Amino acid sequence: MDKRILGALGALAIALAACSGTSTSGASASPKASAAKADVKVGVVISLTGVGNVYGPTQKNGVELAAQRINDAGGVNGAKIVLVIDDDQSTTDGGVTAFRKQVSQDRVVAILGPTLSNTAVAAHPVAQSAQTPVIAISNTGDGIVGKCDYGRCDYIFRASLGESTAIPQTVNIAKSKLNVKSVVIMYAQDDKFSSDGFAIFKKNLTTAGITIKKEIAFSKNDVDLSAPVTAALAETPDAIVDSSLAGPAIAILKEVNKRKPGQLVIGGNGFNTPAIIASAGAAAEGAVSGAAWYLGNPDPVNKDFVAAYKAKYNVDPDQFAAQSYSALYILLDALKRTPSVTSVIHDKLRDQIELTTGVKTPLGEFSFNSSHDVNQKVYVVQIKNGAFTPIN
Ligand code: 1QQ
Repeated sequence: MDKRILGALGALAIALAACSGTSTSGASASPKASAAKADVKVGVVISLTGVGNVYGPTQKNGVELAAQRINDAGGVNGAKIVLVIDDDQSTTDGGVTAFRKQVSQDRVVAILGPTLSNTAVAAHPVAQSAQTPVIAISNTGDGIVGKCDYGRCDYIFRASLGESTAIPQTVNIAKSKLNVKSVVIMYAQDDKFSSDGFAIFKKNLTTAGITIKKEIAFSKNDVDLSAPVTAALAETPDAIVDSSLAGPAIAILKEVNKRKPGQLVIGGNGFNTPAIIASAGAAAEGAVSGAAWYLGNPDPVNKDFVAAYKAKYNVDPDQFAAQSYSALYILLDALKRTPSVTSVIHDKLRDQIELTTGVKTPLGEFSFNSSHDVNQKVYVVQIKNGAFTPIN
């Protein structure tokens, strides 16, 4: 089909009347005129395989639940949301390939993803060049929004809590509540999230006057972490800080527990998956991390989300599901406000995403700051009796 016709169809898909104040509890859009409007294609690029595969499947569940509820409530002013979901395979090449496909072939209105920061810094420039808005649903490393190493990134937004915001609060609680005076920092040196987290921990621990006894680097692909853990414990730190994805984190928690049960381990966003609890079991007890969300938050919007997720999937959601679910509602709110245009629609949509305010989500009332980053509360959580429990 002719490119201009495709463009016009894309525009038609969001030929929308002004409307705001979307609530994630559904029943917010008018279901009228649902028959004639073209579908609104939304891209989702996530890690369903590879080292990020503990995060991608729940992101898929979260966004699919949101799409179902949104469409049941009338879609985007009557147009149905259709998700185009691709696996980034947890690699930069996989992310770039999926982003290229979605902007040029699928011609999605926006992309949620990819899962890992490591992939995001390679894939986001593809969307930026194609002027296709992105909402980063789980990229918590540095330089994802605002000032980006690859240049201009004004089409990129982040609905996930960055480590540079979360870690200072984690360190503060470690010092004030957990009485941590010394640490050993372990980190995966070949993963952006992990190495950024290492640098942020180092800076904040130093500022807090906490002694860093040793720094130990390893690879994100390492499965046997017994030697680095032995070296860390030999320093007898009050806490081991581990900046890594879930795979190494699980191995480290198990090794630490084998050698020194009760040793405090502090992590970052990589810890915020129930896969840690399921795989490390008792060895995960007591682990601390900074999180964007927790299951038991009694906020009604969160309770509604948790109940709907449980009803659909027969399991509790996690932070990654909450973030992907929230991002689709944030996008919906902007889509509803995007005026009708006859050519490429993405610049208008970008402007409306920028104006996001007060969208009710399981992450709280949502808005972006001037750097396109999330404005939200940090929960410092500790695993107690197999559940992430806020301690701040
Ligand atoms: C990142 C992350 C991962 C730990 C989870 C998806 O936050 O790569 O930025």
